[in-house]
Amino acid sequence: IPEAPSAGPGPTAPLLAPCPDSPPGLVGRLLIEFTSPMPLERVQRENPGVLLGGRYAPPDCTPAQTVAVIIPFRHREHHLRYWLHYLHPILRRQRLRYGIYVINQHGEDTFNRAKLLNVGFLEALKEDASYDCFIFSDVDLVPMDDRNLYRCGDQPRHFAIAMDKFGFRLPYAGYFGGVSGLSKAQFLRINGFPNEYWGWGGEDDDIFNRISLTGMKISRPDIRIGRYRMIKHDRDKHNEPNPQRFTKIQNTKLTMKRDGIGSVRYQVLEVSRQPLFTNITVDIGRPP
Ligand code: UDH
Repeated sequence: IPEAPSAGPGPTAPLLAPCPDSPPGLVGRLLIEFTSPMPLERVQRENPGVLLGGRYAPPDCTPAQTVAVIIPFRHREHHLRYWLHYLHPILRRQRLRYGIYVINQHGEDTFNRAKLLNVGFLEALKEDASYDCFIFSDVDLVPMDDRNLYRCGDQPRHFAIAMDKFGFRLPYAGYFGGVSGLSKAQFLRINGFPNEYWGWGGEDDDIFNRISLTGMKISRPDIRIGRYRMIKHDRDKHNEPNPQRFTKIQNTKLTMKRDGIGSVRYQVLEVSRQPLFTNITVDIGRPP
């Protein structure tokens, strides 16, 4: 690896060498636990290099991609604190240029994970048009190995393939839930995610269908590396299993053209740049 030129004075970064394909500072398997309390002040103190809104860029090299991490969210502040505590150092070691976007569903109507992710895609791009890779992560999933690189490739990527709650196995071959990543081009090619899955379940299978129907294939890390811990929790209010999900996923081929990133309607209520993430509170409506 050629030595990076020194940063030098001036507000804009001068030409830095490309970041290496395999980041040198990774540590591999990580100890992840959710027992000790995690005050936000501590997370902030331990991540001084993270800029307002949860933005970061490596000081010593130029990454190939700019990554927006999108988190669907409502009433999970204690999970978010653990997530930020573990993920910022991991993403930094992975030498990513990234931003963290928490898409917070306003009100108490039925939760809609996939629609929030669509909102995250559009709002992140409004803030920075250079985002070309989108990682969609549940707030309660923390990778147990920093070699699970949060970046995009030539096929959509599924990261959370070995979760503790599923015995560190893929629950079924077409599983695409938890944490996934698509380049901007891949996301647009499938017309984004469905907006019509209200409540728990099915939306990840619909996304899997969209990917298959457009001729793409899921890429996954090694099973030993794609391990995750999930923060244990009870079922949330207003996110009951959606009884329509079984019939809906039979119809992706018919619905994906009209329902997706091209048809998402919502109203942003607030954008707030916090020290470790950008919070976007949004009204996404309610089920018909
Ligand atoms: N989410 C929220 N708030 C909610 C609902 C969902 O933030 O009220 C987000 C959050 O990022 C979460 C993701 O959506 O990680 C997925 O929702 P989930 O965690 O409810 O889904 P999961 O399949 O759990 O992980 C289902 C309920 C499990 C109940 C188990 C009881 N033992």
